[in-house]
Amino acid sequence: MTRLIFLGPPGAGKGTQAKNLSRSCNVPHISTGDILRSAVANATELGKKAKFYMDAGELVPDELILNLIRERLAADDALSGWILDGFPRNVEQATFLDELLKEINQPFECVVNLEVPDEVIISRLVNRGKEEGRSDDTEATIRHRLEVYRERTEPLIDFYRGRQQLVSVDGNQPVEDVTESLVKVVQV
Ligand code: B4P
Repeated sequence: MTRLIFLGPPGAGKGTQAKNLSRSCNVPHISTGDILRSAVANATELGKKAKFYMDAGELVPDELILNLIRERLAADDALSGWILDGFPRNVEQATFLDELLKEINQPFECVVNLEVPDEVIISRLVNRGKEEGRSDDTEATIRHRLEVYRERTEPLIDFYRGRQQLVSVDGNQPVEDVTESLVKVVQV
């Protein structure tokens, strides 16, 4: 049973690695960023509300995210495992997840923290902005996303480390090498 959480700054490669691992472990890759972007593209009520925050590089308010996670983890394909990417993003979301997983009896194995220096992140995301045109991949917004990460998400590293649930992996290597390092530490 694979249940993993990916943590790391924006552009650390959470989505890239979570996708690879989800394929090899045959469990769904649950990315709150992808769910939100699809809601924005389809102009759903959630998408209309989330777009403003995403374009500004802010976290989308918890009340829009928590129900979405509750419903997604209750879906049939998530009962035998999952890889969470981009959630939790703050201590409130992590506490909610603890309570939810207790309620549905789904303990997770570990939290993978991808470490990448800021200058590498900025260059990766500026490139992605040019290639894919993601509206939050402009240099000013990326710098703001990094500030939000330091303030809201980084405290989760100590939160999980204190519970011996954290493993850190050097994300500043070619994609295949990061996957190889990951597979060794999480033993999936
Ligand atoms: P996310 O979609 O989670 O976006 P991310 O942090 O930018 O991406 P990630 O780390 O997954 O990077 P990726 O693999 O794509 O969030 C976007 C927004 O959604 C947030 O700012 C927020 O507004 C909102 N949101 C999402 N979840 C939320 C939540 N729980 N609560 C509130 N708001 C939420 O990689 C980035 C680039 O690097 C790619 O171009 C990739 O090809 C490249 N790359 C990856 N690994 C590489 C490697 N090893 N070497 C070279 N390049 C690499």
